[in-house]
Amino acid sequence: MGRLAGQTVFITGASAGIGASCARHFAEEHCNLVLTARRLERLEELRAELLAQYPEIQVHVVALDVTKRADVFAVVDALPEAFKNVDVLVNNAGLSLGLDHLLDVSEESVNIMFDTNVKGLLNVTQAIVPAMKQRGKGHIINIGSVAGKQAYAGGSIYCATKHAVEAMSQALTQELVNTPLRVTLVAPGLVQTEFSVVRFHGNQDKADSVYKGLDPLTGDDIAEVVVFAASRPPHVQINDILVYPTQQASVFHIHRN
Ligand code: NDP
Ligand code: 8X3
Repeated sequence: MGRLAGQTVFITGASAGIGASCARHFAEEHCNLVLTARRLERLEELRAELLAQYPEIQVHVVALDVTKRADVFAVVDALPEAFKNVDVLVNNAGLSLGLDHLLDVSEESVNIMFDTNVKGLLNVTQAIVPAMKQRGKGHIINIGSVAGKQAYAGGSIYCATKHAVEAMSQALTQELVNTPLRVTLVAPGLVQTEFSVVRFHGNQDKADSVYKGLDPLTGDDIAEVVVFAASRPPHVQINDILVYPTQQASVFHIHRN
């Protein structure tokens, strides 16, 4: 058994993509899981899949919209006894809407992206981390993006939210330096998930074109990195990881076959 066995991992946005992959990889490490997202039926399917494969773990699923602050606190408050002590928090829920230029982006899209990627992450962190501090044990893993390191035309708001995730991760690392808690930012480049389908409002062809001619990252690639960071010894804090597909070198440099 590895270092993570028996630990409790709380994942936001576990119904798809990177979050669902993280659930599978932490389950493989014999962790107990709290899986959250808005689509409960997806979480229930994932729970059934994981319990069939890893009958020794416990999985709690709960519908949660991270933008609803009161719901976030209520869900954390109501965690069943076996899941109350969260050891690892994976702040993964997030999205991008459209590629509109700054002058054209709708107020609604701005609000959804900031409410989810920035305030949602803050809500969950504020609901879970105080108890970690009290227990003197915990690891916060934030999923940022290459878009949090460089901005690109059409991505102003999404990039702003991911720059904010970077800022919050850096500040939190400093604020927790006198505790045993650890903070990790994992910033992926292009990962083929439902991300682009959501960005292009369900247009699958447009979404597929984002990954045309290259071998993109998968949710599993990122989950492996997340589990690696979480499974280091307690005195090791992997703080900031940028993960590209081999054919990517920045938001602007993508080599397509
Ligand atoms: P997916 O669209 O596949 O998954 C996004 C997840 O976020 C879903 O489970 C969705 O669940 C959840 N989510 C969205 N809004 C909310 C909300 N308000 N409350 C709770 N959950 C929510 O995309 P990815 O897996 O790719 O994205 C995961 C993270 O990775 C995001 O933060 C994204 O910004 C980041 N990222 C993605 C990259 C990529 O290229 N794919 C690259 C870099 C970073 P549901 O709809 O059921 O609520
Ligand atoms: C998602 C990667 O390049 O589409 O965070 O912004 S990108």
